[in-house]
Amino acid sequence: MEVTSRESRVASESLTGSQILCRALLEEGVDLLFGYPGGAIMPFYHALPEFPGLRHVLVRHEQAAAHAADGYARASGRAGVCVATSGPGATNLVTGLATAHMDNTPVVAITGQVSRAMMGRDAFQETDIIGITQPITKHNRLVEDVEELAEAVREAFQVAQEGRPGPVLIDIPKDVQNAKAEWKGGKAVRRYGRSGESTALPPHRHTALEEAARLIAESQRPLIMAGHGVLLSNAYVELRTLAERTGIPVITTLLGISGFPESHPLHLGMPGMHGEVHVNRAIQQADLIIGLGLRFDDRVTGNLAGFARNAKVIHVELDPSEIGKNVPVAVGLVGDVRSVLCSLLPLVAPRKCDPWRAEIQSFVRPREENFRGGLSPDAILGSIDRATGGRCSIVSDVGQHQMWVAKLYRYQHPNSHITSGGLGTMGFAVPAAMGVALARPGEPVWAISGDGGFQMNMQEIATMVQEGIPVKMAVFNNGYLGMVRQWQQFFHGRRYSATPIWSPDYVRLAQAYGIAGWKVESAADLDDTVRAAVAEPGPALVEFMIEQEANVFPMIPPGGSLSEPIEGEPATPLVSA
Ligand SMILES: Cc1ncc(C[n+]2csc(CCOP(=O)(O)OP(=O)(O)O)c2C)c(N)n1
Repeated sequence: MEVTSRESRVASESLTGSQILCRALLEEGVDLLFGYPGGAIMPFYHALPEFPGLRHVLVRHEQAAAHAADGYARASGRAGVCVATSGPGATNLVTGLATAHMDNTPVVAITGQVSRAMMGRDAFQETDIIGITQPITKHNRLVEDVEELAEAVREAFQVAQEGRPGPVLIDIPKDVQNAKAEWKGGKAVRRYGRSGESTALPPHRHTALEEAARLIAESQRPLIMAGHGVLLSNAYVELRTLAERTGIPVITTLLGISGFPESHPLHLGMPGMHGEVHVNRAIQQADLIIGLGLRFDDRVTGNLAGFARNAKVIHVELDPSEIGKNVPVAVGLVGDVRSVLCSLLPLVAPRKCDPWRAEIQSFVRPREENFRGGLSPDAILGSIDRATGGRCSIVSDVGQHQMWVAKLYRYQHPNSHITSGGLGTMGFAVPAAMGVALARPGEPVWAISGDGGFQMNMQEIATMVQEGIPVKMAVFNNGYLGMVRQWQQFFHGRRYSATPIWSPDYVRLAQAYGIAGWKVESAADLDDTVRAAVAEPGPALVEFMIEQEANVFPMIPPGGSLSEPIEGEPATPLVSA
């Protein structure tokens, strides 16, 4: 009786829209927000101190709030939340939301909007953020009635996290934040794919499962291609079981890296534009590709007409619209990777692939060494691995270093590699690493950037200092926008237009922010410096001087087929499609 009366008292409480928003966030299990205040979101910031369960991290740029929420989501498996004001605050979120959208990360963005009476009048800081973000969110909604606010928040988290995850934006006019309504709370917190629960496939798919099992049993040259869906659905054990039961080698795409332990004898490496020669050659020779949670994008397939022409494809994908979108599929299995593998595994008979594996081994080439001077990324990454005892989350930016970080570090632990794959967003690593570090307290987190990408969001060092976020930042300094310079070298006759890039003195920059900073120029100093950075309790910055004109090899020229890798520096300019 007493419980009922207390519940009814709470249920009839009158709150402002901002208070309702905070309560609804708490109900969704949110305890962390990345944001930046401004006029149209001030009522929310006014209410926030009443809710100490909501920790707010003040970023230095709203783009960083979106990336940090994204990094948090990728590391924790729970939606990340970012907050911005109307107009420039909201538009600054755009790149981060597009990044999350391309990589299927659950991010909930909350933006203030000008008051309803001002909307449509080009009011100060009025922007149609709903229109702007329509193609880069899974769902967005302008909340015009305070009575709908709590429900809109619930819907946002549900849509962001269920099925194929993605970003959702809710835009709340200032007067709606101030308006009052009865609090109608009380709901269970939902979790999305990484909850560990798996659901059985509906019975009508059974024939497709049997067909898949038959193809696996009959193939001579099968490969598993593991994508982001393995990480998103927590399918590590099931993937490993499938590989070990069948002896089928495992390829991990850029976003599938750390979905399968790299020291495992069945791990082959990364495919595609900068994939290893033996991996791409194996794809071209394969008679069966089991694609797990990936979209076969162009960076993976190269020229589609020449991709894996002898292979039948089994495609496991949560989103049915992906099946058959890029490559013809023999068997499509719709569902999250973990659920589908749980249903498929009982049908898969043990087998071996020894002759095929030996053949792939014969394709392996020695790595092209083009680090004549400067530090080699291999040595830097090895040093980070040793100093952290291999228990480290690596968040990379975009460019040459991203490829080295993907290919040269030996990822042993699930979901320990985080990067912007689909959008390829420079500036991602530093703010995303803040989200990762807050999701994994006590674990070492390294943000690895080039000198270009680092300068896009290095202002976030101030956020780390103010909030005590202990990210270790590595800058691979080659004095160039390296990946673009490489394309200019190969395809534009070495015309290095707008790619040489000046950097500040990073050690003094670190000092200015009051954090430890080092510049490493020789391999002899590597281990001591990296160990010292790891030992720092707070954030730390290490600049690594690498060979200026080192290239990422091999490389499939844009538009080329996986069978045509460039394995060394071309003597004459190549023509790309
Ligand atoms: C926001 C953004 N702008 C431009 C690009 C195009 N782009 C891709 S890689 C790259 C160069 C990156 O240079 P740097 O950060 O120094 O890394 P490096 O390639 O030298 O390792 C550029 C400009 C991008 N991916 N993202």
